[in-house]
Amino acid sequence: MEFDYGNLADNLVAGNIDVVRDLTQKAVASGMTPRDILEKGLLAGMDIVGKRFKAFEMFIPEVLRSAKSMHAAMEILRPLLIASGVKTAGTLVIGTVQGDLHDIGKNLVSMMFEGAGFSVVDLGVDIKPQAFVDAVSEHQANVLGLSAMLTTTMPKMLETVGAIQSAGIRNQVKIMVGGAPVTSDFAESIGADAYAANATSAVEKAKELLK
Ligand code: B1M
Repeated sequence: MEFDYGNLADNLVAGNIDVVRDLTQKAVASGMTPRDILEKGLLAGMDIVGKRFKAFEMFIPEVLRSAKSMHAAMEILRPLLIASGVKTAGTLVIGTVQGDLHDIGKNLVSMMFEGAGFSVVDLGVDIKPQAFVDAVSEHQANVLGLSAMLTTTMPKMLETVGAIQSAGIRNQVKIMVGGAPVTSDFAESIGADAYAANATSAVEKAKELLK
């Protein structure tokens, strides 16, 4: 039986939090894979939200309802995505940089790393450079993931790379950056080890870096 992913996406766009939660539960109960539910339903919906927000067809309160719907669905999918992991591949410290409150993409990246067997320390949003330094040291992380969704907060990635260098721990951690305005050229320009366009490629690149 094929699940109606379009209906899930539409309800996410409409911000129908309870419906999105119910549909996600139904999709899981019907045997749909967590990855398909995520990609064909939820991410497809968020893509529409992004385009409409950009075109001024949706506004912040509506976008927030869609984001809350996404979070409600993620509560269900998270343990399932994590359960598909097989072994401990390393330790990731991740967060959204200072001044930036976007966390949907960062949360997805966290989940994918957990699903791939990494131990993940998610610091949350609006994280100062020094807090990243402290967490990498405390948890002996071998990967640091920085997320930024605003052009105005991208410079905090550079500051964070600098803080890691100043703390003398640059050679013990691979630094990866991502987020809608971030590019591989930008990653290179700030001295990061890699840029990832999405959660799946982030995991693949981290594994490459740790080989
Ligand atoms: Co904001 N917002 N927002 N927003 N918002 C954007 C980013 C924007 C592009 C919308 C637009 O104008 N078209 C624009 C930024 C423009 C720019 O700087 N270039 C924008 C703006 C301007 C703002 C405010 C300033 C609006 C205002 O107040 N006037 C404000 C800023 C607040 C702040 O942070 N200080 C703001 C607020 C908000 C909400 C709170 C309403 C909400 C956030 C809710 C939340 O996150 N809890 C919100 C949302 C939802 C968006 C859009 C619509 C969607 C973002 C999203 O969640 N996408 C977004 C438009 C868009 O992106 N098209 C927009 C889905 C998510 C799965 O994708 O985050 O790209 P993404 O993550 C991907 C990859 O980028 C990558 O993997 C993820 C999964 O595949 N990735 C990484 C991300 N981080 C990574 C880290 C890695 C690796 C890969 O490290 C290893």
